[in-house]
Amino acid sequence: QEESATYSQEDVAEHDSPEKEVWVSYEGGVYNVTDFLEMHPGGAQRLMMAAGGAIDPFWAMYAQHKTAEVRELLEGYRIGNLVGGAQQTYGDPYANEPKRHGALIVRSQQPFNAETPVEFLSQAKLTPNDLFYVRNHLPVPKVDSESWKVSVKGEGMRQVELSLEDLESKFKKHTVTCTLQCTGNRRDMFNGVKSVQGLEWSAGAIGTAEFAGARLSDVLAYAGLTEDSLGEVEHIQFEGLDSDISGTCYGASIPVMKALSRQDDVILAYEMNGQEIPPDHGYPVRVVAPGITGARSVKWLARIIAHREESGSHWQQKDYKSFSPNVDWDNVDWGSAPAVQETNVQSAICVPQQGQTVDASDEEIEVQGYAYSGGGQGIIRVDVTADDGETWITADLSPVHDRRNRQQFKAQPQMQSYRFCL
Ligand code: MTE
Ligand code: MO
Repeated sequence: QEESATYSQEDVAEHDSPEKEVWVSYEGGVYNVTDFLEMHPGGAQRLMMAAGGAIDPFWAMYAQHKTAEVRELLEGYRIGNLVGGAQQTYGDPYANEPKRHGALIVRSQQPFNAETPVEFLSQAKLTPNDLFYVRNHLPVPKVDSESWKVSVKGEGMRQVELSLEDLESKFKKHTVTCTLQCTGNRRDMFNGVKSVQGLEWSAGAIGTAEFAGARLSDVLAYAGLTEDSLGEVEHIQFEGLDSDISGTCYGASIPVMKALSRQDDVILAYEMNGQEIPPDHGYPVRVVAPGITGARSVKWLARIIAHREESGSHWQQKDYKSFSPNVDWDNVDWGSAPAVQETNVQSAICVPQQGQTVDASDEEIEVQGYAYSGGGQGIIRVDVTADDGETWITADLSPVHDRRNRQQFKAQPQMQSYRFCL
């Protein structure tokens, strides 16, 4: 096998298992990646999806490959060329990406992931749509709202298909102001302790918006989900229209009791801050599940399935779970932990920013931040110290809740901003 050797696509296709060697092609080059399988950062399994074929469409989808380093690494495995060079051109899966606001802090371009500059989070109750953090695992799908429909089905229910107009006209419009937070928010702080895999989020992967749409509980009742179905049905699964090259779509689920609770306000939202849902946030309809981690609020909603089991998706089963510090990606037993739903308490100082120098001769230094707790628990108090715990200041919170009234919190799954002066 020499680098000048030529191979047909059939030759490449014959090498599709570690036993027979694993070959792939890229832009007309042929590579034997058998020895690289176990070193693939996404796991051998991911790379095996391309075994015996072109990796071009995968690299187009997961653009973190498109660096000089990765290209050089690949070249180390080159064994020759495809007969006639690259024979196929692959469509750009990112052809439909919307324009984005320049103030967003981009953590990855393809798929697009960006956070809100934190000072906006402590200064305004609602995050404007253009500045709302974006967490996409896949390209933004192209959706025609005229022909869009969501299908709803499940054990003991009738299968229904609802258009946008159906959602707007058949169900009462319900508005909920809620905070969405990505499970990985503030991962950069973890990296200061031990390096972890995933997007390097600072404190801006969180935001609050006023969402409006149909209550999920009303839609499920319309499709015939009744008290009698409970038991048969334990989870409500959602699937999005965004999918990877194998056609696998984004999916997640929430417990049925969460979906049915009138207090928890889960909606199928068609409005965000009074406008239609922007393309990055799930146009035309997304799930908004207040009080639980953002990953369950499925965007570009296509299907709702009432089921005995949780969603089988990668994102419900093999991501968004929490383990002890000695567990790593190579020894994790995914089945041993539940999928994250409600998240723990969170508090981040936004102004001054991490690492910023302030003038100590100023009479007063104003400090601002946000605090949030999953499950709509509300924040009772934020205490701050500027002298390593000698003395504490209790920050002013907004909105201010009646601290004795837990019900009031339940209805307000929003982050609260706080400020105090030093
Ligand atoms: N829904 C679909 N269809 N595809 C996705 O990639 N990302 C999830 C969730 N819903 C995602 C999705 C994650 S992890 C988060 S944190 C939120 O959407 C982010 O919502 P946002 O981009 O509107 O801020
Ligand atoms: Mo997320």
